[in-house]
Amino acid sequence: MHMVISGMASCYINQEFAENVKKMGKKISEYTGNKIAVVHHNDADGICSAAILSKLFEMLGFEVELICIEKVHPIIVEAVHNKYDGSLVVYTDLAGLAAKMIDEINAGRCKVWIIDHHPAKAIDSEDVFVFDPELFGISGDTFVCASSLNYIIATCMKEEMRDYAYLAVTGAVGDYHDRTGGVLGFDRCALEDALMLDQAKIKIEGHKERYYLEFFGEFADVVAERLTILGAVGYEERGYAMGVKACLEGFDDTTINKVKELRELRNEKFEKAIQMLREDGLHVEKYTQWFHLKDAFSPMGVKAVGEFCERIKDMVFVEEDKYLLGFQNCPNRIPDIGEVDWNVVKISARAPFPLERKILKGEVLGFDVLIPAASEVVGGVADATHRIAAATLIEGGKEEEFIKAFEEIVEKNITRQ
Ligand SMILES: [Mn+2]
Repeated sequence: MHMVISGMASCYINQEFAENVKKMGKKISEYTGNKIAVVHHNDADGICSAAILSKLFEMLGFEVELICIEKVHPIIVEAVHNKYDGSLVVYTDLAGLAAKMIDEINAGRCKVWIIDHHPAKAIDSEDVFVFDPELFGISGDTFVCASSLNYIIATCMKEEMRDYAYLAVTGAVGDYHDRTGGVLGFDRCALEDALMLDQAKIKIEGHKERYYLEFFGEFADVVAERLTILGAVGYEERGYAMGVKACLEGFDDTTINKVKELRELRNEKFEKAIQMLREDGLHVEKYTQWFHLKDAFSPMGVKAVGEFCERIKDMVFVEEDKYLLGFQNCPNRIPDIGEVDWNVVKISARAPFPLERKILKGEVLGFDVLIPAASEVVGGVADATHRIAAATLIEGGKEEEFIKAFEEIVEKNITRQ
């Protein structure tokens, strides 16, 4: 396989990164199957990643199937590896921490690549290969999104993939990697390619850069918001597939109208839920306050409860000194897989502004500690946890037990101080 490691834009790719890409090039040249399954996340970064990888693998002569999921869970992994027995399965924009679980469930059936930028754990396995810059000291939260990572890998394997630099920029902005004023690190390398190839232009607004993308005739933030709405709000009706198509062919009227319709649906559902919480109030414990949406947000995906918590956390009916927890049932149908036999609840955690400040000052425990600890008590899987925002999946029916565990961990920490 021909490898070009030096970028078109003067981007310094560190040695470990380059070695990993080389390893992947070797692995793919040795792969004898003709099909590759790409399992991707349903937000803008996951959708752009899916678009980049599907183009790359097509160029390399493979047949590609995309599977969009919201969360990595053993039952989903089992279903995917059953269906694609013997194939290469690539997980992207998720699964960084799930390598061990995937390896166990896979049991030698498939070759697996995990291309992620979330915190990850490496494993020593014949079949599962984890490529995550977090493993060699590059913050995936700041310097590289999954789309930029896939873009750089793709351009190393096929020079023509530079045509898709604009998708790396869209993914980076979708993950708010421009939050300090502009994208940095590897995201910046991808942006520089896009600038050099006349795919993007920088516009300075206030203290912030905005990236105008010629392909879409639109700014990256606008495109990213559309993609996330398609993928998250339109999850059950496979809006993400329209998103992937738009990434490669542009937005047609049908897609634009769909985005509008979904945005309205979300606003309506959110308004209704806010009304309900205003009237009935939240369940209030000593340290937490919580609500359970059950299926009220259907057909939106479970990303919705996180977004909803974010929207209400500083409203007047929310107590400012208690942790906020929202529950939403996971639907029993994964659009690209079919019915799944599970009873799972998604939990999103946020803190009202005054409590958020205490967490950031280290005066009280953050969700990065609380959520994994409480999840463990009830046998749940926490994957995306940050100090002031986190999410986890637990078995349905264990909600009260989870809250009890959460309260006890807070209490114990307070008495210890
Ligand atoms: Mn991402």
